[in-house]
Amino acid sequence: MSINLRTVYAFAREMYPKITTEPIQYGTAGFRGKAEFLDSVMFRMGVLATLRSRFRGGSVIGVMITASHNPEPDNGVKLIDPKGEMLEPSWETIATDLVNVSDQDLEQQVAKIIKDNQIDVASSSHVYVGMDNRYHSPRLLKAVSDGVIALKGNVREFGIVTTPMMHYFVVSANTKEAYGKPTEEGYYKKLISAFEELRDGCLEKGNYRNYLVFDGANGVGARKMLQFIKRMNKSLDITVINQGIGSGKINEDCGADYVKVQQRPPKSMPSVEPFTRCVSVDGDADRVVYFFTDDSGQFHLLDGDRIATLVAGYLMDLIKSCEINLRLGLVQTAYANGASTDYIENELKVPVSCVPTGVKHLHHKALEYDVGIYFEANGHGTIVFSDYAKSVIAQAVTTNPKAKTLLLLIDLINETVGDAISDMLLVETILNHKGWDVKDWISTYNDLPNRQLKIKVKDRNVITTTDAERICVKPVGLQDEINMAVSNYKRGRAFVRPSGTEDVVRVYAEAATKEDTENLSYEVGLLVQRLAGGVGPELTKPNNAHL
Ligand code: G16
Repeated sequence: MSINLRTVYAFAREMYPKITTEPIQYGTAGFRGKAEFLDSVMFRMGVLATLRSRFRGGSVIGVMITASHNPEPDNGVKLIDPKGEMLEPSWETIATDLVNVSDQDLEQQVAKIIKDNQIDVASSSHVYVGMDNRYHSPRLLKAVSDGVIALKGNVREFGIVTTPMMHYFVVSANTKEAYGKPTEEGYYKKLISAFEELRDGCLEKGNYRNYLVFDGANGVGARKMLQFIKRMNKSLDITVINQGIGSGKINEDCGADYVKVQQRPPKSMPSVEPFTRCVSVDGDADRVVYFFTDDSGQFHLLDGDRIATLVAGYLMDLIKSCEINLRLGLVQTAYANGASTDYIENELKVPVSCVPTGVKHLHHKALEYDVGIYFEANGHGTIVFSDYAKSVIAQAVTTNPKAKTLLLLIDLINETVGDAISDMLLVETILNHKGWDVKDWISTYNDLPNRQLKIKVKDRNVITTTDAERICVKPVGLQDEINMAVSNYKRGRAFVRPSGTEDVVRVYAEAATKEDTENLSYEVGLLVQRLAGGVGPELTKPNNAHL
């Protein structure tokens, strides 16, 4: 096969010209921004995925077009490596250089990637592409496919799918179907059969009721949940809201990010019995949080930290009862509620580590354990089992029937990446086995009140951090001022970091009381505005602010 790199330039010039000279950054989970600026980025990512596939000996590389939790006008791209992981960090730099060169320099840049990485351009390559349901996603999907075609690669389009489904397809194809069939039906079948076998016909137990409300964030998760319901043998009774039909916009006033950050139910929440389990996922269904309202109408959140602790406690007990010895560990980020970390360390006695935001960091760290549980507080996470753990569990099944539950759980869990639907089915399985309702679940520990703010600044990159984003290094002096503010509050903790998916600086604060938390977040927000070049509107002063 002969490849003419001139074709790449010709496509770029004619169909996907670069229309901005603003530098484009590789963010927390790939490139993200306003959809109208992304055509050239997508075309080039098609080119990159093809080169990456050739570099990895023809393995399938995945490209998912989505801006996940961001608002509807945004879009983005997530790249999936052969084992279902996010793109390797050294290639993030290659990708960044590729999207930032001018159209005139594109051909030369592609030649450089080929040379630097000794890629055999005549070898075969396979790229899988999927997208969320934003109206601009089909246009961007075509741009990715054209990038693959420009280098004579093989492209397979999956249409509208969740991000975790794309990860599943990539791994299934690369493991020659050992992980499952790389089709939508294969995905449903793997998860539903494990879930229904784990229920074993027992739909209700103790305080556990077989009903929940599912907020699909007007995104892909809603559509796919409806497909799940069609295929499930009434093993779970689900009402789907925010289905993305009519005027509902993706992630607007609904979905996991809204519920977590605003600490309230989606605006369109129907009235339900107090203590009904409600679930919110984000636009591409890789995050999940639970919530409920009590009999006084008060809202309660069960976020990623709660899911992590529930799963860790359950797996620990199960592993013990199977009489096997596996090293279990939990990975969190700075956003983890201090009370959850205390509970994990002091009650569960499971080792816990803290890494920077982004599932790529959590996933990597979790691989150090036999059973690595990782969850961000925003509901993004999963569990990974090492090959050793899998072989020990498989061996245990021959002598201890309880180990069969562990084997089925491995099938239910999408180990490749956080998967909102798989995570939800896992939580439902655990609650059902324990006979727990949301009251039992939330009573395991008390969350510290916490608050997140988004602060607009001229350039968010003026903020740099260290120690898993818990310490701000620049602008110089900001951390000292944060420390001073924090020292005035009992159990106070706060940090700031630039977002990698939105053009904002994020502020997190927690303290012993709600009032203190509001005041602390306000104080730290003001510090960011003052010392990091704030451009946004004035922050709303909490009622009891002493500033
Ligand atoms: C992405 C990442 C998550 C991260 C989130 C927020 O989520 O996959 O790991 O927590 O961005 O990142 P930041 O605070 O840097 O904006 P998603 O669901 O948007 O893909």
